[in-house]
Amino acid sequence: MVLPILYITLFLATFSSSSSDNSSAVIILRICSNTTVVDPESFDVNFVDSMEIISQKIAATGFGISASGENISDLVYGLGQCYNYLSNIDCRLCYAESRVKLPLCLPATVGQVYLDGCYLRYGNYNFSQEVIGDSDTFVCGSSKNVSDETRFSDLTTQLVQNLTSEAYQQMDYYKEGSVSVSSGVSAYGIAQCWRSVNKSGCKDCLESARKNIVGCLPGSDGKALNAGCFVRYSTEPFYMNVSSQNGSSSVAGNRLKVVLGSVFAVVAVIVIGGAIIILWAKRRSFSRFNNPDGSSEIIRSISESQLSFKYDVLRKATKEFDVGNKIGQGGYGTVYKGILPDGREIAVKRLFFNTRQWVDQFFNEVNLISGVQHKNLVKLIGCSIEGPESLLVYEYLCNTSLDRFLYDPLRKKALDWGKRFDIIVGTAEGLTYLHEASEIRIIHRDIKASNILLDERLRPKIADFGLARYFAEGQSHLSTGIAGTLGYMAPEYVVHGQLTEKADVYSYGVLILEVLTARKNTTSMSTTVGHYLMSQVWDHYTSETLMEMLDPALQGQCSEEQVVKVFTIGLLCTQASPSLRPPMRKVVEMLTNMTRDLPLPTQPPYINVKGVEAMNEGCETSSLLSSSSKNPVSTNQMSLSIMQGR
Ligand SMILES: *[C@@H]1O[C@H](CO)[C@@H](O)[C@H](O)[C@H]1NC(C)=O
Ligand SMILES: *[C@@H]1O[C@H](CO)[C@@H](O)[C@H](O)[C@H]1NC(C)=O
Ligand SMILES: *[C@@H]1O[C@H](CO)[C@@H](O)[C@H](O)[C@H]1NC(C)=O
Ligand SMILES: *[C@@H]1O[C@H](CO)[C@@H](O)[C@H](O)[C@H]1NC(C)=O
Ligand SMILES: *[C@@H]1O[C@H](CO)[C@@H](O)[C@H](O)[C@H]1NC(C)=O
Ligand SMILES: *[C@@H]1O[C@H](CO)[C@@H](O)[C@H](O)[C@H]1NC(C)=O
Ligand SMILES: *[C@@H]1O[C@H](CO)[C@@H](O)[C@H](O)[C@H]1NC(C)=O
Ligand SMILES: *[C@@H]1O[C@H](CO)[C@@H](O)[C@H](O)[C@H]1NC(C)=O
Ligand SMILES: *[C@@H]1O[C@H](CO)[C@@H](O)[C@H](O)[C@H]1NC(C)=O
Ligand SMILES: *[C@@H]1O[C@H](CO)[C@@H](O)[C@H](O)[C@H]1NC(C)=O
Ligand SMILES: CC(=O)N[C@H]1CO[C@H](CO)[C@@H](O)[C@@H]1O
Ligand SMILES: CC(=O)N[C@H]1CO[C@H](CO)[C@@H](O)[C@@H]1O
Repeated sequence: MVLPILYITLFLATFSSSSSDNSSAVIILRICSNTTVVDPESFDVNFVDSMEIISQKIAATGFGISASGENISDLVYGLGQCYNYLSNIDCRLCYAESRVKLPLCLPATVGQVYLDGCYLRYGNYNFSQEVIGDSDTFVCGSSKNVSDETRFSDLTTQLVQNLTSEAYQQMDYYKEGSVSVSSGVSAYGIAQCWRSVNKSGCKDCLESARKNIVGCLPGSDGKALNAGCFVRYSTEPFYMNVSSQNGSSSVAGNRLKVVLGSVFAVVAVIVIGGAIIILWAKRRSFSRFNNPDGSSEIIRSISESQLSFKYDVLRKATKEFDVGNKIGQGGYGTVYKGILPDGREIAVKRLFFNTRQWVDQFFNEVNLISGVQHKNLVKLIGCSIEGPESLLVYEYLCNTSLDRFLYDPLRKKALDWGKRFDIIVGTAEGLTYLHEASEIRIIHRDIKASNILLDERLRPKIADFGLARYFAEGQSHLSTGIAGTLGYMAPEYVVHGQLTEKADVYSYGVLILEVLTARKNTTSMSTTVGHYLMSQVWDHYTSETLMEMLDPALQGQCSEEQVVKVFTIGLLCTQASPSLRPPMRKVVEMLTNMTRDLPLPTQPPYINVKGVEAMNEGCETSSLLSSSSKNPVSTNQMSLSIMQGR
């Protein structure tokens, strides 16, 4: 378990160093109970489900509660609340952060995280009405001197009194306000109850919170962390977002840095060692433009770069983003086919997120990614950032993506055994390059059939790499709950947010199994961690009948030995313990060197992360997860006995 801890530490360290201003996504406190659950395996599965439900609700309304599980012993309740002042995007960002931090409490029966902009909790009982808890506490900020302490304390006490006595009467249990103390010094405050509590509960909670934080005075910041509410005052206007601060740049500037900080932190999670240094170096080269009024200068300097395209040129190339030219819908935006004046065909991605505020960061990112080139990676040609929206320009590939072939009974015929094998090998080579050879080490995070594009000779090229480093939404699939993608996600990533190259190896393994079987069996929400296809393959592996799983269209095109070998590699890649999965470099060797002996997979795909820990410590009794509680076959016992049999 050293590796994951290392990553988390890296994450935290980078976070605090990169965001000197405190952002809404900064963690204030994590509180875990000291009792642990009886059945950690199914509890974890339900935890993931519960968080998925909250993810969707919170993206829609800023608040969500959930309950998941069938047996009393493994029921997981969840509650997430963004404070009202967050914009929708900031709310998702904050949730994504909290979602990564919360599982560190597992297997405790209750876990809570308070962030500067949101709150997330899980527990083994229905706590949605709870307002006062044993772990209620408060955090006082810096003791920075305020010039007129008495006046500051008096007015802030009044402000907090006013806010807490008004918030519970509001629609969303939220109230914000400020008071001017002296020239240049103001006190700002908010009071917020979770939407699930009742009015009298909210009132009690705020009252208790008020009593706590006035104890922070005359300190310049106080936060009350209660089971049912959050109250804060500060000399910083922390609740004001960018749009409400159009003119005066200092807050807007801070806010921008805050956003950059949080995005940057996320970027940092997936970049290791040297990459961070490169990134900082590159960033520094733009830092002279970091003054609030320098944006036009940034844009000018970028416009002169070779990577830069004029917005109008791209608009014309795509016939004003004509629907007829739409060729896809990626995780980060809609893709259009375009033809440049010189006749070159391109693919233009219109990004969902308006990144204009983040122009210099974004450009650095594009600059870095454009340097990552390999025959099995889609080439990034450039971008446009000076127009009304941000666009990325990629090479155009005429044969769309792998999924459109694999799951189409007619087009599938074009993919004979040779082609499929080449796709499997090519994808492995592209991934090896991303993981090991490129200037910046990149974890793709979203390897799946629709992200494997095919060129005119049906050779594979991996799309959408690198962007996850930058984009808020790519920050964490944990936060976005893309159902189709969940089936590809490594268990340690789904449950604990632990992200290493081995998460890509896992997704790649799932991809191999899909290419060989041409069966798609993505999971529904309620079976997040389950994956029917994979447990089927595992069952056939154990009974040595893998040929039955092969796509009938391939029958007779290849030897059984070859087929079993590739299946086995797929299973090796999807072993539950990240440490058992081979690195991509080894996968390429296994695939290309037919005389080499293969190691045998020892673990079935689904095992609980707790189980993984136990396994790593050499514990024989760790229980394995069957693919879902509804799975008819008890993969559980079967695989256990097999493991012990070997
Ligand atoms: C949990 O920890 C607290 C403080 O460390 C202690 O007072 C309490 O008794 C503990 N509860 C249990 C159930 O162990
Ligand atoms: C509930 O728990 C019992 C015993 O712990 C188990 O036999 C049963 O399969 C569980 N039901 C579900 C739906 O998980
Ligand atoms: C700013 O905050 C208000 C709520 O206080 C919200 O309605 C608005 O959408 C936010 N705007 C942006 C751009 O974040
Ligand atoms: C939790 O309790 C609240 C109020 O007591 C109730 O409205 C809600 O339905 C409960 N949730 C579940 C999942 O039982
Ligand atoms: C409101 O919630 C509190 C605390 O959870 C509870 O004690 C009280 O009975 C509830 N009041 C009403 C009117 O439901
Ligand atoms: C900002 O966050 C750091 C830790 O993340 C904390 O030590 C500091 O007190 C915070 N400052 C303010 C003004 O909240
Ligand atoms: C705060 O102010 C007091 C007197 O006004 C002064 O003695 C003290 O050094 C100041 N502390 C800080 C941290 O500036
Ligand atoms: C608190 O509310 C009272 C009554 O509405 C008002 O007179 C006073 O100015 C408010 N104080 C602050 C600090 O907001
Ligand atoms: C902010 O924008 C509003 C309307 O958009 C405008 O009336 C106001 O003057 C602006 N404030 C500043 C400080 O520019
Ligand atoms: C294939 O693997 C065998 C055994 O590991 C090794 O001896 C041989 O050199 C490899 N061949 C190639 C071309 O790498
Ligand atoms: C199978 C398939 O659709 N192949 C196409 C790939 O793209 C080339 C060039 O556009 C076409 O000629 C092929 O028919
Ligand atoms: C989760 C899911 O969709 N499972 C389906 C996978 O495919 C088999 C048939 O191939 C169905 O029976 C499962 O319901």
